[in-house]
Amino acid sequence: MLNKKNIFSWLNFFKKKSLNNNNKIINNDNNNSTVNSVLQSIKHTKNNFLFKIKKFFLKNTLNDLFFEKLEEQLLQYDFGVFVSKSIVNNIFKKYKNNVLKDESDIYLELKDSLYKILNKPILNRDIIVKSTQHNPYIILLIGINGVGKTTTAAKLAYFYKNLGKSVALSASDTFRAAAIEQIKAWGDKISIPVFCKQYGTDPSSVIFDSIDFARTNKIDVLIIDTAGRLHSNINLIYELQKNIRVIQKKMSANPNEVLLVLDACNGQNSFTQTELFFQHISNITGIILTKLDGTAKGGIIFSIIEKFSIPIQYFSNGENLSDFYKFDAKDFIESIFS
Ligand SMILES: Nc1nc2c(ncn2[C@@H]2O[C@H](COP(=O)(O)OP(=O)(O)OP(=O)(O)O)[C@@H](O)[C@H]2O)c(=O)[nH]1
Ligand SMILES: [Mg+2]
Repeated sequence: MLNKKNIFSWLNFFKKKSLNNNNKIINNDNNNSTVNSVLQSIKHTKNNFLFKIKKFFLKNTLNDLFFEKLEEQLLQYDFGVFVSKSIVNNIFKKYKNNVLKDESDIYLELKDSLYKILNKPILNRDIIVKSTQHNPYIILLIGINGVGKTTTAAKLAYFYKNLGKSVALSASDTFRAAAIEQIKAWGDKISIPVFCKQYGTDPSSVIFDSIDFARTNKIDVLIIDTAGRLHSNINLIYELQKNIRVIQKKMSANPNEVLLVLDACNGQNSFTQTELFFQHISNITGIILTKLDGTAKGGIIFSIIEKFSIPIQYFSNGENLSDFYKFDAKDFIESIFS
């Protein structure tokens, strides 16, 4: 069993280990640059829940209270009751049966359990953008007020632009004061056209016309920003359904992606939001998790994936355009545990 004196040495030892595609621990001195950049960005966010898992293992010695504390810790980071209990119970059973022998085994088992949750849905899709007959690839961003939809629309636009795609933004938040100016400012900053109409225009009409705009201008990717809405406001949810029907009619297909934007700082509330959006919007294709830099509560994402089997597609941990990453379960877990 390890004591506090040598705990640093085994944590250092783990720095050299990672999960391979078969979910096994392998030596990994040749980390690719994506892992490194995600790693670096997360390491600099000291308030992050990710950072604190490692701290827990540094602070606590394996004794009778260890498992109780571990469960408490996971609950504190908002992993939710179901995930926290099932992971810790499973680890405890393996420990009692001598399958896991010390802190290092437990640390790796926790890493593996969390990876399995994140890897449950199909996460690592290739980005395939086909614009047939000048039909744009359509991404609709939805979520409650202030979660970061507009900022994310700009980050996504920048991301696709850097992949060599022609991109346009559709300003379908015609409701909130200064929403149109906000998205136009982003468009100017990243030199991407923003299709907009007057405040108060029916958002569906903005979407309808922005698809024509995209077709005329041979746009590959059309990113549609929407007004924030309280998930409890059913009329606004109906409005989203209408937006989707307009896209379906115009494109004779579903939007390619309907991404639910969740603010990691909202903790358990994100779970309720996901539940309600899921109940009413059948075409959600993934989650974008924002503001991971500002919270110790990001563990909620594990509960959400466990319950809804929905993939996280991207995450952000800052306000800058570059604080935005395509989500990869393996990289993400490496960032937590390295
Ligand atoms: N720290 C941090 N701030 C972020 C991140 N993403 C967005 N923000 C900030 O969150 C605030 C709200 O962002 P918006 O993009 O306006 O959010 P929204 O969902 O469009 O808001 P509404 O249109 O009012 O519903 C802004 O101050 C953003 O700069 C992030 O990853 N980290
Ligand atoms: Mg907005």
